[in-house]
Amino acid sequence: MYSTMKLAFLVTFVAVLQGGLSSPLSTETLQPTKFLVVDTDGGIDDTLALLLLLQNYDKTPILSITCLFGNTDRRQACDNVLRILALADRQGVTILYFVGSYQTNSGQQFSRIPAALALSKLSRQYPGAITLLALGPLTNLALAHRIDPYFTHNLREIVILGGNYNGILTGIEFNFEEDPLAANIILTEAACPVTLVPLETTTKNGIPWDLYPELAKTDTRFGHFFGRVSEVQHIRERQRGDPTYIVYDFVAAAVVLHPDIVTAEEKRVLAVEYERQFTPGTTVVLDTMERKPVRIVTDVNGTAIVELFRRMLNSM
Ligand SMILES: [Ca+2]
Repeated sequence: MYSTMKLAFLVTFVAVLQGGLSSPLSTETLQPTKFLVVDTDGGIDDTLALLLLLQNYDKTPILSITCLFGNTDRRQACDNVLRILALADRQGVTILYFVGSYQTNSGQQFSRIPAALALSKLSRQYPGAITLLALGPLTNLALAHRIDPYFTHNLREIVILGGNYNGILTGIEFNFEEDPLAANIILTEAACPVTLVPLETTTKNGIPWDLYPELAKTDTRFGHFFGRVSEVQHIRERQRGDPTYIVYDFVAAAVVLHPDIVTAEEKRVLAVEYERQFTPGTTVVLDTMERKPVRIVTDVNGTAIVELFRRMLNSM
């Protein structure tokens, strides 16, 4: 993934496309001080997070959405995002593609600009103004960081759904496990503030399945969508006795939009194990003062998460 050949390919793209990436919005039209870029791997919880973000689009514009592998392949991730944008009447939000392919599974064409390069370009167009919400493996972010040493300097903040802090008792979080080297690069080298919304925080703040019959019958476009995408999971998780529907990425999106829902946090110098046989993707605390700490959101207001979820379903 980080081979010399691929990096050379990306550097070539930098040379060819420098200045060639058009922004989805002109700087003249951008008044708020905070803009979002979302990097997503297209899972169900990603789509629920996007619905929440798109509901708040007028207050917090999304400059772009980049896609990558993870919950599904990169093409399907783009298709899923397209469906969500159509559902929310926000087709104008630009999706920038992961390197190597220019069509989704449904055959729609996308920009030929690799997502990592696009992230770099956006960060330079809007220095200090972008909160980058990472909902999948951190591959695109790490590549952007490797090809552009100023990338993270130009970001306002990175908020990551990923990592774990209870070690073996929790298990390794999916996004970090999928690309532990990328996770380590961002956690140890990012110059901007980094906030982690880890696995434990999301698992203890799920949506109670007892509310499902009511929520899944919400008579709106978003409500109908939720009912369809969650039906199988509802049956399976109820059968095995799970008390809540864990909406991982939705919690991270809620933290970005509503920072006051954070009820507990810690700051630690972190790294991610990426070389060992059994533990790649494990978040570890480093005993050093020489690096900038990462903010770990260790708890949120679970009642507020449920209320945001309910309001999201009712919004459109
Ligand atoms: Ca995701």
